[in-house]
Amino acid sequence: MGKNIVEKIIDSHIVEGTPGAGNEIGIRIDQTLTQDATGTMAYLEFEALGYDRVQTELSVSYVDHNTIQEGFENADDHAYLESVARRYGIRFSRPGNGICHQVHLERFGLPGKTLLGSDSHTPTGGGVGMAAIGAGGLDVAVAMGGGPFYLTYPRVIKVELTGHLRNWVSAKDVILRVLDILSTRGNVGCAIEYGGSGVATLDVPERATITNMGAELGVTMSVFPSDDVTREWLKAQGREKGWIPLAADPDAAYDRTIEINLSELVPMAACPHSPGNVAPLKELDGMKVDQVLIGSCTNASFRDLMLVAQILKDRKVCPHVTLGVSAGSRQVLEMIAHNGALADIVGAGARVLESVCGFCIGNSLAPGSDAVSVRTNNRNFFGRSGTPSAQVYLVSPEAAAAIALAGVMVDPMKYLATTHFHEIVQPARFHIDDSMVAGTGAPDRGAAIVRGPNIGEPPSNESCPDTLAGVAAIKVGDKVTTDDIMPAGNRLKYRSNVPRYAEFVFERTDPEFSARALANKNEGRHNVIIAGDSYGQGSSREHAAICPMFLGVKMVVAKSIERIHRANLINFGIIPALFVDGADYEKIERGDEVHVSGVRDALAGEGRLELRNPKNSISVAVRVDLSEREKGHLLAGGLINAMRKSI
Ligand code: MIC
Ligand code: SF4
Repeated sequence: MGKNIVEKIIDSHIVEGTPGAGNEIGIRIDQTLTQDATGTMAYLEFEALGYDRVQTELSVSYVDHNTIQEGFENADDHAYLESVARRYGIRFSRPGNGICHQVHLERFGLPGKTLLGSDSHTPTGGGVGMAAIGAGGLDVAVAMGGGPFYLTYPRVIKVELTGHLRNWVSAKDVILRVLDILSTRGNVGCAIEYGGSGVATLDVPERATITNMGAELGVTMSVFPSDDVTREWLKAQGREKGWIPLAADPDAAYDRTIEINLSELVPMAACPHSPGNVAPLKELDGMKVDQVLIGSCTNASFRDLMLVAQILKDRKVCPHVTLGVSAGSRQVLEMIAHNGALADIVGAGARVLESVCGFCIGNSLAPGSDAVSVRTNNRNFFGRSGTPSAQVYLVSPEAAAAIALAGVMVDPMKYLATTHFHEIVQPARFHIDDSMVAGTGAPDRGAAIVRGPNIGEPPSNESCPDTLAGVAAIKVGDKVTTDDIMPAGNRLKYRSNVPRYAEFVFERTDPEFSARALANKNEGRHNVIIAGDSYGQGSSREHAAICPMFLGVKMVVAKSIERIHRANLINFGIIPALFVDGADYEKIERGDEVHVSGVRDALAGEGRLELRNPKNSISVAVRVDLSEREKGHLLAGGLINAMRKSI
């Protein structure tokens, strides 16, 4: 039988295990990317593992998240990252060069290659036909050192696109429709492959908007074919040499097929507080809007901002609206500056922001109390904007521009119906200037590594205890995100300092959690987290495992756990247990004692454990499904311990 695209790329990179949905496999990683917020820890781990250079074809370290530089911490991190990059042969994309995923797509992504990134939106690279996967920093560190990346061989869902998008309907509306169908949970272990006649109507940045938000579905990766459109894009980026064709075989099989007729789509929005909470924009018509922010790794390409400029030209933003615009990369910014589109955006009254994550990670432009904020990024989790009472809606750039003019929610198809539409044509040649990317990829073994006082130690852990004498230190509900566990925003600058950052674990849900957990730990009691479905959605931040580990958390017991977070828990020696019977979630309350014996034998064997509460004699059965490799890591107290033993 023929192969689909996902199988073609994965099978050509397998170094351990055998193809087949559900099998654990190890694949060779061709390229890696890190960003500064996850990168400092990834490189501390890379150093702790004792590698002397990167072994990949290409590894790039980006600085795009922590660029506020309020205090010395961010600048210290940047200096550390730059020096580590020089020493080990990593390319270094300087602050201001753009958001990692946008820059990587423009300058480095290649069809048929594997890319592993310490950021959950790494699958953006699927827009150019890569198998691009998000992971925790430690997994990326191992891949940089030449080790395989382990994953579950995915079940592949095909999204068959037909027709073509109408004016004012956008790639964002395609992925919002997919989210509407598949929702944000239940997709762990799947990959999405786009196909059908509609594919050829979408250019690479549009495809990348769609693959970017595959992260919100919880799938491992999303991939488009590599076709003439891909070739033209690479050519315009001066990189045609790296093009290869990539298509599914005619008899390729899929786990499931979903059909979307692009011609039937309408402008949509993801409503508070989940990217899967989708509604047609016309249903929100007339709702007053306070803030509109256009940017992020999802929707800030040249095409997107040219369209925004076209809509704003010779018009004014509604006076009660703050409009912020941020180009996804310096390439985009320079091009719209040269061709005058930036002047149209500024002339309309927009605030122009740096080409970084900025508002998307909640470290700037927090909305006012109860404000309605309309954004083009990918996540609208509760509180992520920096303002818990704000209502955040996610839309396309064309809808955002129309809403900024109207001051209320509008459907751009109706609002802009009479606006003359010039189709945005991809330039034959983008503005190419890689001078903001330092290094050649060769290591400089004599380079000194710069460690300011914000650079802490890599995390360490003891091996897994045989008996847990614990307490349910917190009980949370469904769809708890890594933003809920480890807030970003103004706490981001502590990423390189685990004890300090650990003070903010579950800050928004339970501000006393950190102190309480630490006190338990100091009294010799183990902490257990009780959770509902889809625990650990969202970001790849491994701090959502490292900081709980620091506070003495030994086990998470949930109804289900998301892929990247589950891997991070194992990497840092926290047992990812699942209720055998989901109804048992009701049997454990915060503060209950949780005793578990025979932990080591159970983990080495079938993974069946009994949680007992000696006070009320309630017992709850849980299971820990582990591969042999994962068993070794968990018993050693995490991947760093396990690798140190084997090196
Ligand atoms: C995000 O969008 O949530 C982030 C910030 O990019 C994270 C990474 C991080 O927490 O540093 C992600 O998506 O993985
Ligand atoms: Fe940055 Fe936002 Fe993209 Fe995360 S989702 S990489 S914070 S722009």
